[in-house]
Formats: sequence, C-alpha cells, structure tokens
Amino acid sequence: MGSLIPVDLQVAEPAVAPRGRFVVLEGIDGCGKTTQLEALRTWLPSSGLLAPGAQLIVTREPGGTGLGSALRQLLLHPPGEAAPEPMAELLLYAADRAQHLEQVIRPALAAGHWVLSDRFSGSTAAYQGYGRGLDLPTIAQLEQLATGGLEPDLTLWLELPLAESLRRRGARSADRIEASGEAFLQRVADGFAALARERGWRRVDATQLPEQVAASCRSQLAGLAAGSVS
Ligand code: Z5A
Repeated sequence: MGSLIPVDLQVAEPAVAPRGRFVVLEGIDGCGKTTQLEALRTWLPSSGLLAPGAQLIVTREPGGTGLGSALRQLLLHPPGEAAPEPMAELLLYAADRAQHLEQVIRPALAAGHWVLSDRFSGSTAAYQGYGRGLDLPTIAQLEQLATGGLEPDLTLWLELPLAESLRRRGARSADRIEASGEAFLQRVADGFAALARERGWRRVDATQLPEQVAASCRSQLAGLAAGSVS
C-alpha cells in the first residue's frame, strides 16, 4: 500500500553522509610507513572501497596542519637550545594532535571521507611512554583530552626489528628523536609490540618486500571496508 501522506507534505530524510574511515600506520622509524602510504594513496581511490563521493585524505603526525608543521620543526629539528624536555615534548605532541583532530580528521570523517594517517596517539605511548619513561596513565589521560576519545577504525602496525630499521636509515642523518640512542629505540620497539597486543592493532610484517607489505595493507583495508575489522 502506498503512503497516506500527500507527497507535498512528506519530509525528506536528511542526507547523512556515512561516517568515513580512520586508518593509522604505526611503527618504528624506517618501518616503511611513508612508502606504504604513497602506495595506498595511488591504489585506494580506484579500489572500489570508498563510498561514492568519498575522498582520501593522507596526513601525518606531527605536522598535519599549519600549526603542526611548526611544531614538527621544533620537535624534530629544534634550533639552538630550543629542544623540549620530555614533558614539554609530550605536551607538544598532544597539541599537534588536538589541532589535527579539529582541523583535519574530524571534519573529513564527518564528510564521509577516509583518513590515512602516518602515526597517531599510539606513537605517543610508544615514544614518550615506553621510550622516554613518562607515566603511561598520564599519557592516556592526555590522549583522551587531545582526541576526545576518537580512535582509529584500524591501526596497521608495521613490525620491523630495530637492526633492520637502523640498516635502512644507513648514512641518512638522524633527527632529534632518532638520535636518542639504540636503547631508547629498542624500548620504543618493545612498546609498539605491547601496544599492538593491548589495542588490537593489525600486525604487518614489514621485513617483506615493499609490494608484499602493500598487499598485506590492501587486504586489511578491504577487511575494514567489508566490516570484518572492528
Ligand atoms: N613521534 C613521537 O615521538 N611521538 C608522537 O606522538 C608522534 C611522533 C606522533 C616523526 O617522524 C617522529 O616523531 C618519529 C616519532 C616521533 N621519530 N623519529 N624519528 P616520522 O614519522 O615523520 O618519521 P619516521 O618514523 O622517522 O619515519 P621515516 O624515517 O620517514 O620512515 P618510514 O616512513 O617508516 O619509512 P620509509 O620512509 O617508507 O622507508 C624508510 C627506508 O626504507 C627508505 O629508504 C625506503 O625506501 C626503505 N624501505 C621501505 N620499505 C621497505 C621494504 N619493505 N624493504 C626494504 N626497504 C624498504
């Protein structure tokens, strides 16, 4: 039976864009995040996974906004004696994230777009928590403040042994965090493994050839789009 409400009195349902997807790549320095994000930037728009009209936003932390770019410079290549102490470093990463959330991530997700980010709050727990030894519950509180509780739909942890990370860096000069020493970097690597277990991140073997790593990432994204990743 047809509707009893005259057509001119029917109120159209507001068009609600489906919430987008938020995907994060995490791992130690040199694990291949940049390489894989570039591959996904090429593949994802024509993969059929995005809803019609949805766009792909590729971004990063630190540095996904104008403020973030300035913070990135201060965090990784501070001039003179401007290097932050550990607590100041933690707060600067939180400030970068709060700005990133408000200006980039939330608006994109609300418009139904996909956001792929090179690092997110897991990096703070790994580097400032496990690496620097700052209090993990305090970091969790700060994460809650900066993100308002927003979590990635999927985090891909590109697992790479530290020795291979150092080999890949080769003669390239280290930024301030990379220059913190091997013991620090090993604590960070161990931290990523612990976080992956706690937070249910998807592990990707980053020692494989780049194309094999890419295939693993594509398969995880297909699972997310199909609803088999929660
Ligand atoms: N940080 C923090 O402390 N707290 C926080 O909350 C956040 C960040 C958000 C940001 O640096 C720094 O900030 C980072 C953590 C800290 N610490 N440091 N240093 P970043 O994320 O911009 O840069 P990075 O982590 O040092 O990444 P990277 O050096 O750009 O590496 P990558 O992006 O993971 O890897 P890549 O550039 O794709 O590859 C590295 C090299 O390996 C390159 O020569 C590739 O050609 C090669 N490669 C890539 N894949 C392969 C495979 N599969 N096989 C062989 N070789 C490969």
